[in-house]
Amino acid sequence: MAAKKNPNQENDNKKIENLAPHTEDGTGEFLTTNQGLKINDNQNSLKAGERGATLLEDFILREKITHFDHERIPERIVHARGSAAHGFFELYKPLPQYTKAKFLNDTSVKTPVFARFSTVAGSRGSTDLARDVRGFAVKFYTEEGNYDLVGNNIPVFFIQDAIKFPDLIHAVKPEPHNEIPQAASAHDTFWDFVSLMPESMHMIMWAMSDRAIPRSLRMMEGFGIHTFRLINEEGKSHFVKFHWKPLLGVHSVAWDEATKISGKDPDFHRRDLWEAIENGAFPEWEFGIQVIPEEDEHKFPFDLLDPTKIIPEETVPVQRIGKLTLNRNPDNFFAETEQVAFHPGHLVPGIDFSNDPLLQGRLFSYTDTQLSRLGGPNFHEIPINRPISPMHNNQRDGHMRQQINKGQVSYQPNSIGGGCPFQAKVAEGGFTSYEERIDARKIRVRSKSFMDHFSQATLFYNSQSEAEKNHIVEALSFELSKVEREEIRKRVLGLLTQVDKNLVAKVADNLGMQAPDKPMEPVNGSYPADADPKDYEPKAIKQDVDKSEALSMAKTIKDTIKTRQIAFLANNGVDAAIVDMKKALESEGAQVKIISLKLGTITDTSGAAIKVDQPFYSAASVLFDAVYVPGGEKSVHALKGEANAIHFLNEAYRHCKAIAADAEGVELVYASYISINMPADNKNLAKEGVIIDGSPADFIKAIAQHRFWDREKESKVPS
Ligand code: HDE
Repeated sequence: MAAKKNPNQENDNKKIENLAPHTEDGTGEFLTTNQGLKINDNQNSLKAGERGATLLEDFILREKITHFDHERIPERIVHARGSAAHGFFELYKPLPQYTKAKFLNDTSVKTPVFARFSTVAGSRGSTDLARDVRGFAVKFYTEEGNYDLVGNNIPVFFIQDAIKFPDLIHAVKPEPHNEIPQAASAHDTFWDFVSLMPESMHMIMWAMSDRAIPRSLRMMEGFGIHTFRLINEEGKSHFVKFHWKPLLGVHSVAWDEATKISGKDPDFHRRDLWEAIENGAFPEWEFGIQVIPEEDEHKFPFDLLDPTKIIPEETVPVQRIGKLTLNRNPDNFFAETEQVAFHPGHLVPGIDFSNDPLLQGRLFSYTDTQLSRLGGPNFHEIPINRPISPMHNNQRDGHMRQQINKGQVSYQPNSIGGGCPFQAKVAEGGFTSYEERIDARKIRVRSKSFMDHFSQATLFYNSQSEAEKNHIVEALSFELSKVEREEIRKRVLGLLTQVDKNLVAKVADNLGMQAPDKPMEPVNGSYPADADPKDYEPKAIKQDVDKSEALSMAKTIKDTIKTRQIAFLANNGVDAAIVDMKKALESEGAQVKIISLKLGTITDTSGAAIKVDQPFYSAASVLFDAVYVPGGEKSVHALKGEANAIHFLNEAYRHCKAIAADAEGVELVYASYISINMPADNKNLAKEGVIIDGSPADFIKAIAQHRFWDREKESKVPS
């Protein structure tokens, strides 16, 4: 039967831009109550006389305050702190051999998306720069319905089974008796849990690496983590891992810097994302897939269903199949970023799940959590959550129902409504689950194929550059030094012995402890009560590769300075040539900010006025990627007398950033700690990113390197 328009349902196929009938910008409109009554006085409540008591009948006051009283909704239980943007996805080439999903087959379609990035542990108002995993959730508004890829910036997870998730989150969140610490894993309960959870070791390596302190949300990778399935028109399934590859490269900050940014600008990532989009420097990622034929499911030295494992890119290359561009900031943080509801179970035909036990649990959790967070079952009607494809069904009523369903029929099958809405045949786009063969006993055990907890942790560690390895040692030392109970520290060291002997020796030394020669015995609770602990003993399985370049950030994209923030330290009398350096950097897409003693303007050697962007007392080197000291004797002289200017340079140097000074500007550099390491000719410092009297091109090349971690080998300068 041809699909007939259901007279009982009136939910038309609207474009996402038109989905918000109540959008208003408040300009040129009268102020009204929520019932549309024009308000005459929004400054005074209704009183019995000028000085009298306020009257209960003041419905305008009561409406306003009642609404205000209920402005907050519960924050997300995890990933509460987030920032988001609109954009679109474009496909490079159709993929009919793998999937029938329309948005992965039609290169002419720009699929609208909404992407939300988040930290996991902190509250909604916590700092962006916490050491933490970042959420990377993308909602594709496809013509076949919403598809959500709810991933992270780290390709593995702490645990292998969803049943442990509440424990993991209870352990990492602020401790329940005193709600300390906020947005930090450096405390006893987290490491207690980890120390009893050997499967967490691979993820711990990532979380203690610089991946957990990104320079920008625009400069981090994203991963779907779990193995999913792609299903083609013939019903054939391939396993797939999803990747997002940022076109600006993968970059991070230094830990000391992260802690300072948290004070100077806790909204650092949010602001960075917002400003990049406002400035037209749209963040971009390529979408990648690793595809594994179903027949190859058991060919790997790990289980594809185990979310604590990656498939090395050397083993299965990532095919880049399309591009995500974020080009529009939300109009309203609450309505969009806060109310968006992602769910790994929002699928379209052509994509399906695997049996990863972590993913399986998530499929329950995400709808369930919206019931308390967004207040009821109609959260799909909130504009940001609505599909752009038509939506018709017999679900009715509930809290805050928006849709006005007409007619008599709200059941199926029906004859009164002409049978509407109809079920769709597969050929009409009807979704069917992949017909996986299941022939099994009902059991509550961990698969033996999930028991290798350390080989990939070692692979990750071995794949890091020397600087990255040092950062992992420092991060573990920092975190464990905050753990009060020695037995927890000991147990963690016991786990680290199985990752890398050198690593554990360094961490133990920093903690003033002995590295144990073998791990501690398993503790009750880390395996089932009746199980033989031997069955839960980790087993090392040799991996296909010992090192994987893709796991290190050292070889990431380093040929662009687009959107990098450059501080120019200047004052009255600054060399007029400052303009040339500024233009050179800006023509490469960088952003230059003039930092001086006071806000207002300064005058250069030609007498021209230059606007000061930030004074030293509110600026900070940690908010910039590089520093330039232009010439002009008078300017340099004034800066030499400003302790904040010297501190600015010291700190940028300590954080291994590119620094440039022209022939006169070098005087300020001499006044800083940088001079301790300066050779007589000043030139040899260029390899470490300190460019004295060089060209703009030299400076640009240095900024593109992002950081000169080798500098850390020298003693760290105070800052
Ligand atoms: Fe989530 N997760 N999660 N998670 N998750 C939530 O859903 C959950 C997991 C991820 O920007 C919650 O709407 C369980 C892995 C992101 O709105 C909640 C388990 C990965 C976001 C939830 C996991 C994620 C969430 C909280 C273990 C990476 C933020 C609010 C089985 C692949 C989405 C909400 C946004 C949010 C449950 C594990 C990613 C409670 C039970 C693994 C990016 O439903």
